Amino acid sequence: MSLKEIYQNVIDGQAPAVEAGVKAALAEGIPASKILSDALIAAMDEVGKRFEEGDFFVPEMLIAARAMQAGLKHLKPHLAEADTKAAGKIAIGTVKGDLHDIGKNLVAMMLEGAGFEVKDLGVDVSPEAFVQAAKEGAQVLGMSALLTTTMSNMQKTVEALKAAGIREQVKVVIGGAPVTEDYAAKIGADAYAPDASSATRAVRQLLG
Ligand code: B1M
Repeated sequence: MSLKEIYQNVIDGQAPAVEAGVKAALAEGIPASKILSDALIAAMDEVGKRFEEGDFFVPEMLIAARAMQAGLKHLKPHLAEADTKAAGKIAIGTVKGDLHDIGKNLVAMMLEGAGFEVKDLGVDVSPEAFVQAAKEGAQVLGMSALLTTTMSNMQKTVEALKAAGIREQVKVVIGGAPVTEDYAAKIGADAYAPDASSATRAVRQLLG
């Protein structure tokens, strides 16, 4: 199955066909990173565009997301980075009020692949839950937000870390479509990463 067909099957929400296509593409020797960017992520961009234009509604977005996740699980072992393993504990989650988890899952997957111990806090994660994860030993907190309306919960989490007196004990990395480098600087995060591989690089740098 071609990347174009996988792309179309994600848009159409055909999870079994996406799984079959991803497996076939891997067997043909197409790099996992190419399947991810040219078929899966490209399809989700198109889904988002159609939603904005009023051609797709939430149910279509949801079944497309499920189809993407179905393909993603087969890419997971191949996305693991081959270079030296790094040590460190990361807790990652999608911020309070936000249920988008595909990007967060991808970042978690890449971090695990790079040898970090990753605790996935899930979606709709409150500032208090991030604080708790830091108290339990996470050296880095990763926050994801996909909605302009939920980004402010990143700032609230940084403030909650300060209020708990543990801001200096933990590094904060943020990302997600509406998030920018400027926003990260504004709220006092330690790093911003535009995608999953740069998130891994940022965490490596932060942990020295
Ligand atoms: Co929603 N949604 N959604 N959605 N959704 C967007 C985000 C939207 C841009 C669509 C649009 O209008 N074009 C829009 C947000 C507009 C805005 O705020 N500016 C939107 C909206 C409006 C909504 C609802 C409000 C719709 C409604 O109910 N009326 C609702 C909100 C629900 C909620 O969260 N409370 C909603 C719901 C949903 C679904 C549940 C149906 C589903 C999510 C399913 C799921 O995640 N399990 C969904 C989907 C699928 C999307 C789109 C189509 C795709 C998102 C995605 O998975 N992209 C999205 C449009 C789009 O983004 N093109 C859209 C693929 C993923 C790999 O990319 O998540 O960006 P991304 O992650 C990237 C980077 O951003 C980065 O790395 C990742 C990999 O490269 N990254 C990090 C992400 N997190 C990081 C963390 C890091 C570092 C990097 O460090 C820790």
